[in-house]
Formats: sequence, structure tokens, C-alpha cells
Amino acid sequence: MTPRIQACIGLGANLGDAAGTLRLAIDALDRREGVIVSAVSRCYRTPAWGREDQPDFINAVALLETSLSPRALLDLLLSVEAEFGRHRVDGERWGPRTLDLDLLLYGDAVVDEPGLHVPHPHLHERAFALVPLLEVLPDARIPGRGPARDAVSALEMSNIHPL
Ligand code: PH2
Ligand code: MG
Ligand code: MG
Repeated sequence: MTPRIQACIGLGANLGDAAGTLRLAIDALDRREGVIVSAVSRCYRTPAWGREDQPDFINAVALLETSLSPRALLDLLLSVEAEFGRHRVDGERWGPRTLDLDLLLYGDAVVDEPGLHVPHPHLHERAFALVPLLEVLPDARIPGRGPARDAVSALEMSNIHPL
């Protein structure tokens, strides 16, 4: 493989052994063709965002070097989620899950296609994604918005704790 683009993946889980699942998912990503995991943040315990009637999440961020297109990388993420028992429930938004893998950044690309939105449309408002992202990539920039550290400075972070 000729790795080309640096992509950032958000990992989350709040069912079962969430931290164990995240570690196994990172190994699974690294084994896939076209992907090398180059850095992984610590795991953080984070309160559920968007829909609060569910258990706390465990979140982390992985940096990848990839030769895959954004669409092929998204498909790979969905297939790893399925491998870890993620069953998508029609119409359910932001509910509990065994594993969620979100494409946060793909180099400095902006992609807006059906089912594929990069940078992740909620990245700038989610401390649970920005805090681990900044741990592995302190100079991360969100295309169209600017430095990730400026985005996080506007958010509540006191409830985001490393395990
Ligand atoms: N994911 C969501 C909705 N809410 N909250 C936290 N703390 N962490 C998540 O990963 C998360 C969430 C939808 O993907
Ligand atoms: Mg998500
Ligand atoms: Mg997702």
C-alpha cells in the first residue's frame, strides 16, 4: 500500500465492555487493507451527548494513514462496526451502541455526499471527540472552521475524563 492521506476516526461505545471493544476495533482497523493506525488517544469516559437517557460513553480517536477514498473508508468503518455486533435500528438517532466509528477528518478534504459528510458535521460541538483528537493531533484543523483547539475552548470539558 502507498499510504497517502491522514484520516481521523472517532470511536465510541456505551454497551458491553466498551473500552475493550474500542481496543479490539483499533486492532481490526489496523489489519484491514489500505489502513495503518498511526496513533491512538487514551479512552475517555464522557456523558451522552444529544440524547441523555443512556449510559456514559467511552470515546477515543485514532489517526490513520490510508490509501482508501473517503467513501471506501466509510464503508470499511461500517463493516468493522458490523463485525462488532452493531445493528443499525431504522430511524434511531444517537442511541446506545456497541461500537460507533465516525470519519471525523480526511486530510483537509470537504466531502458532502449522501451518507458521507467530512469533516463530521458535529465535530466542532462535541468535546467527547475534540478532546481525544487534540491529544493525538494538537494542531488539528477542521476545514471550514479553523483550529480544533478553538472549537473545544468554547465547550464544557470538565466532564470528559481519561480512564
Ligand atoms: N455518539 C453519539 C451520540 N452521543 N455521546 C457521547 N458522549 N459519545 C458518543 O460517541 C456519542 C454521544 C452518536 O454517534
Ligand atoms: Mg457517532
Ligand atoms: Mg456513526
